[in-house]
Amino acid sequence: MKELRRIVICCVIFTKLHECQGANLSFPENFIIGAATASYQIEGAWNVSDKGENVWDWFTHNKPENIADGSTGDVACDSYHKYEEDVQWVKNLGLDFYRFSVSWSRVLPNGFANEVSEDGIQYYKNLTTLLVANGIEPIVTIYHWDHPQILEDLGGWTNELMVEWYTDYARILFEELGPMVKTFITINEPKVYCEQGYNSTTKKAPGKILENMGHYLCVHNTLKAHATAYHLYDDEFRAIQEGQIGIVTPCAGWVPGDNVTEESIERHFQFDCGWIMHPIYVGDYPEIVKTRVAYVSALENYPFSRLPEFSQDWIEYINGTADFFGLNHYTSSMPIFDTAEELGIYTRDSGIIKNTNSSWSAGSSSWLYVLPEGFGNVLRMIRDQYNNPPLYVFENGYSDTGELEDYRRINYYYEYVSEMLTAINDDGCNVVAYTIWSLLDNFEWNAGYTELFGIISVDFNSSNRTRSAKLSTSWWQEVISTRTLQDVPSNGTRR
Ligand code: GBH
Repeated sequence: MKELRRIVICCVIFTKLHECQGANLSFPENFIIGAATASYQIEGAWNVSDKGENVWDWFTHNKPENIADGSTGDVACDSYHKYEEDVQWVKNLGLDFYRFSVSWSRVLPNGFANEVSEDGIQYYKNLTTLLVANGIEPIVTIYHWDHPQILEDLGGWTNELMVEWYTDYARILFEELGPMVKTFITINEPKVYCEQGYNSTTKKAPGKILENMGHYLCVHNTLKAHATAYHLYDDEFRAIQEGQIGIVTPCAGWVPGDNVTEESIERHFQFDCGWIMHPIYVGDYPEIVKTRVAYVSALENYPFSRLPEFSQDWIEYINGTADFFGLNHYTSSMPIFDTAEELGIYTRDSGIIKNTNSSWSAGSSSWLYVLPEGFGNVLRMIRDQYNNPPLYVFENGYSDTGELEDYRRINYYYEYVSEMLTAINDDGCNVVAYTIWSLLDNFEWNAGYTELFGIISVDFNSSNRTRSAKLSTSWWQEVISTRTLQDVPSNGTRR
């Protein structure tokens, strides 16, 4: 009904056909658009100068069987040496900001803050200065999965001391980069590196499987580390630097399907998004997460819940530690209650299965189904659950095998961004920024170079890692300069 009204009004006012199709095509005023990367995925230069070894260096060198093509990020896009060219691409695209991450072991070669690498910190100062000089806002992710290996040898994110080690590291970035950086992201996607690094057969570094509780411990300590860095920024840096700081979580979407109910959607959301964001926006883990993990742990005869408990002090300390909601979003499923539980078989703490449909179109990542309506559902749920916080979409993108004529990527962006604009314009979702993942084709973790997300191509066979434009490069350039979604090129395959 609402849709129909919009089409009618739209057609009365506008005469151009594409504006009569009912889609929201223009970005709101003051909306900002950027692109993102992460240190291990693009920098290379894994052992230059005094850089220390990190968990991804160790993992790719020692467990190549966990990487689809046995590759490493030793050279990756070589952005450590080519950052000036990368900034030029960002500038030519017309992007408002560039989101990059800092390699912990490049800045602190032995993991701890007793020794800061001059070369390491200089690299990030150079990059930041160049961005600012070109009118591009730097947005800095302090940690995007590549912590120093020595810290992992000491237990990594399962060791509560990581909270202090992380905060010492964050302090150095506030001091050194903070004068030029107005937006810090403490941590990228705790859920992902905790689940896939400490409790999964889909392995990301450090590739451990820890008694079906490593991931809970990891998230627990991560939330404490995030909150401690947030308070440090608040207490000692915010007044002078006048910036903002928050965390980024991926929230998967959902679409209607058999047995998908309001209750199954709600539970799926709490185990995914709520696990990380409820402690920050409401206080403590979601009730359903606490009850379910305790219940399943008891069925398994544990004398405790595998989900650790926060003290009242930590609950209060973590609550309120975000100046914005950082969201990464890629895909959706049909979340349903696990029917095996009717037979008394409990295989998952959540009791949720993410159903998919083989007719759905997917990217080169098997998990990446193109379901734009799920994006709108997530945005509206965040609006409702957390009181419509200012929200930055910090990643959204599509993988293929690196073709320059990337019609399917453009189609994905068209559909997802249009869905987002509808959520903003029609549903009042407070989305203030959108980020393309990724600026460059890069090292896609355990998928190696077999799933490429860039809007700029990188030739991984050439020693100088030549960059070239894809069709999506010029499409985005046009979208950014007009602040309006452009049609998908005509010989493209629409879904
Ligand atoms: C992001 O995470 C990362 O921040 C970024 O570094 C990465 O390059 C990008 O996505 C593209 O993958 O269990 O194997 O079916 C994305 C969030 C959540 C996507 C978990 C994959 C399921 C993978 N991810 N999801 S699997």
